[in-house]
Amino acid sequence: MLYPQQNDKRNMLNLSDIWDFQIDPGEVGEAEGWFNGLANARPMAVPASWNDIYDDIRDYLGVAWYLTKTFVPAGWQGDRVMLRVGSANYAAKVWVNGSLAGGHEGGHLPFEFDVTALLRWDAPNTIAVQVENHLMPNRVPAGNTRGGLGAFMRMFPAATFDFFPYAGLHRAVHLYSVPTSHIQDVTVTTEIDGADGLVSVAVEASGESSGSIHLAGQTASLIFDNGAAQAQIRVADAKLWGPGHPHLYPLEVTLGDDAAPLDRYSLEVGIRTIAVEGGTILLNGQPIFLKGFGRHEDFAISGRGDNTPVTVKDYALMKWVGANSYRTAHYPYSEEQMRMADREGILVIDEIPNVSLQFGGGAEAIAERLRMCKQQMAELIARDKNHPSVVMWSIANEPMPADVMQRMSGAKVPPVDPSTTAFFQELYDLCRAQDPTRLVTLVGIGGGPVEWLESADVACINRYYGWYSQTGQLDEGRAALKNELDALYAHLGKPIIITEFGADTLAGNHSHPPDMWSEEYQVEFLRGYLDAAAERPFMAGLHIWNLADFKTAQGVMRAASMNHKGVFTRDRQPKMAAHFLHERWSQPGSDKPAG
Ligand code: GCB
Repeated sequence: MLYPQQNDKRNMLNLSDIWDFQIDPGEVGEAEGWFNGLANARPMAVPASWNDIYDDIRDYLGVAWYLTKTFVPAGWQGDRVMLRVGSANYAAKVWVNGSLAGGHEGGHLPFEFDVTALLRWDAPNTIAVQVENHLMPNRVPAGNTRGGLGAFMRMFPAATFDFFPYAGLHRAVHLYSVPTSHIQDVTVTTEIDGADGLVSVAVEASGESSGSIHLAGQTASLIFDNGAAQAQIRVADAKLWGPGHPHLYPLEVTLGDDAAPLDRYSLEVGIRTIAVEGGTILLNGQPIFLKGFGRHEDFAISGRGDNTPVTVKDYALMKWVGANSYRTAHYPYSEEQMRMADREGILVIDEIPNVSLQFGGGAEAIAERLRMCKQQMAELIARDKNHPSVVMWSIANEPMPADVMQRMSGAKVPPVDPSTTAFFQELYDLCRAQDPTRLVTLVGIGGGPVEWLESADVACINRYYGWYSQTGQLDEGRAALKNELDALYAHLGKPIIITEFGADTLAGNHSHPPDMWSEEYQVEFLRGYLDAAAERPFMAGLHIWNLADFKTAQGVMRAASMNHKGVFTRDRQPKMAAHFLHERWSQPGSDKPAG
């Protein structure tokens, strides 16, 4: 799925604005034709979550309607016109001028419909989007489940995950035009051959038999067979892409004759490879240690809505502390974030919203969850496959076996049910079939079955020794961490990244000696993990939980409905830990174990 762009052949209209909005708790809107107009509309920002805009709908997660009107420029007549929604959480249906254009399930990935036949050219067009965000056990992510950690960590609203279940149109809605004969998809893969880079480009197009690609001053022809064509360009003495040197080569794909092209699409190509060798991750053939964070798309008032100033600020903060990577915990982030990562040289572990998956409800329910995971994984790969920043797909965060509580307490348990391992194998296989050029991982919970990590290229684990276990005892926590890391590497023999470790910290709360929730405790907690990793050559990365404090559902574990494990506050001011990391990570070669 190509990101929409403006050029001499394509046009776009960003519909970000204040739209009409109305909640529909009785779910009568469709039968009553609300897609034609809302009787009791109030203003709503698009993009934004609706929850923090009006006090009466903070916890409302049912059906709501968004409506706007727009002329479509007369100059677009004769082209195909697409309506593209960047993200509607969780499910959506779209109407244009009273006719249903289509629907989509899954809250964080774009979808689009060809609406050419539904448009008017001589009057404003009414665009209506119905969004629904019920928390349901068979969704990905789920809500209103029983068992798992939720058994002791009751939250309101009843999400099974530790972030607020924000709802709404979270990213921009676009109308865009493409010529009748147009480029439908572009897939770029890169290899390194000595000092040269090899850039392979596969193109899908409708209605034309030839075209070309242009990169680094060279041109290669495309000859289409059944709508598909491929070409390769060798870049001599290529400037490789990576953290600290995020070189991007502009690629232009043209359809038809170069002198008078029918369509054109450009994107930026980073020449890089990613691989694993023993306990090491190799970027462009060289060992790389991932330093960074788990993050969230979260900010006051805009909620999970795309917030460009915060996006740019977060990259500046990550670079200031010396980070080179992050994980899109726990769902795909915006396309704008991926473009920033390419441009700023930040490595991304790209995750689907398969967070806290449980295996209850019987075979049919589990099959339904697997279907949804596969759909979201395929859509994510289709969206992000051309970003050099994306180096790894994450198929799940902290899935939970039925005996998760016994496992966490260290009790001896029987081997995990093999059908659960098979569930993840299907997702590993899907990633490798659709994208053989990147690594695949699963992010495991403390005490979680090692069987689920056996097919991963890199073992990613979340650990809270010194917080949820060894509570208040940093030395005991460190010792337990070291023991587990050594045992895990002895068993798996592959690189390990700790994708979460952190301590809730109230900014301004100090204590000596360090007490939990103080800024000092957070620094000492993080220092222990950094030291343990630095001593271990098989450690391939550390992602601190979290870059910034973020909103969660209400619960006894979460003061002020916030997770306070950020090294920055929610408004992006540094805690002591941010200064500690800035000093430690800004030195070249810092925290990069030898070997
Ligand atoms: C985890 C989860 C993350 C939580 C975090 C915490 O393991 O993956 O979503 O926010 O722990 O702070 O408890």
